Amino acid sequence: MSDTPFRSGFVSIIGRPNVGKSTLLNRILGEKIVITSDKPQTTRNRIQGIHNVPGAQIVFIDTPGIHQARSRLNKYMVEVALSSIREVDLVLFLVEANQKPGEQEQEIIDVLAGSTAPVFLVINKVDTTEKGAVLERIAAYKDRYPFREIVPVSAQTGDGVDRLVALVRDVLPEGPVYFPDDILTDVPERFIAAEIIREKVFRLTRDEVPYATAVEVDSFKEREDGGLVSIAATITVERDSQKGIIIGKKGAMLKRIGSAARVEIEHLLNTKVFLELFVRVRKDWSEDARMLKELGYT
Ligand SMILES: Nc1nc2c(ncn2[C@@H]2O[C@H](COP(=O)(O)OP(=O)(O)OP(=O)(O)O)[C@@H](O)[C@H]2O)c(=O)[nH]1
Ligand SMILES: [Mg+2]
Repeated sequence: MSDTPFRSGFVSIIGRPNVGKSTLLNRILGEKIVITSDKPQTTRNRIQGIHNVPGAQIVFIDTPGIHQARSRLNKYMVEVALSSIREVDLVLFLVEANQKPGEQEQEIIDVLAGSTAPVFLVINKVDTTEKGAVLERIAAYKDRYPFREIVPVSAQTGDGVDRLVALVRDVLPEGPVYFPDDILTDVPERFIAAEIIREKVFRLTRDEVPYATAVEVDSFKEREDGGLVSIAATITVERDSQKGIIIGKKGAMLKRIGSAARVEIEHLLNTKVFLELFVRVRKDWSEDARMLKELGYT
């Protein structure tokens, strides 16, 4: 037995929408637990991913992107992200290697100034740019905030991610084991299943449709003899026209969404899945406090 103390702590991943926060969490865990897409504002909730390394437990927190929110739903998302900066042991501020710091990055830096936790600047997507650009980013950021570390990574290729995790581990305080070591996330499987369906809507539809979509799992039943999980889920949109798009010609789009989601849910649960999808309209739900609550955005 070594007498090095066990370390543990909570680490928030924050940044603008689409910078790769969720991709980074999945990469660190080596499993897909949070959804991603090439559209901004994909993540809507705070989701913890638990990463165990020798001598330490790191609880990473994926958050929605910080942006100028207009709708009630978006204001909720930004509030979730901003509140995730408080009461954590470390903040990872993610930016994109191919973007110069602008006003919106500066606004996040201003918020960080109120944080008592150390902050790492994580420069993501280094695979999309030349090394010179990364050096320029480092130079542009390093005088704006006393970042504890500046770490270039690619969440997509994994470049630099092991080093990032090692640096994170080193700053964590001595602490307890917060979660059993076979637990990957704090959210239930039925939530992840609903998110996977929502991801398929994000990836297969466009314009306002992804943003007008919410998904809930209504029932999640394991058949007595095992070997099959039966899931019924409802996709809520804001207008009849959006319902038409989600269903598609002769139900073709709903079928695509369903089969893409089913394959992934089967992988998640490691069993065959029977997935049934329903679509309903709740006019302007993203502005409606009661509906937001019903859909889990509280
Ligand atoms: N080339 C490249 N693309 C990346 C990298 N990391 C993420 N992406 C892509 O960037 C897009 C956004 O990734 P997400 O992980 O959904 O970004 P996010 O920050 O969680 O976005 P929100 O949840 O909307 O705030 C996706 O298309 C990813 O595949 C990277 O290191 N390199
Ligand atoms: Mg995300």
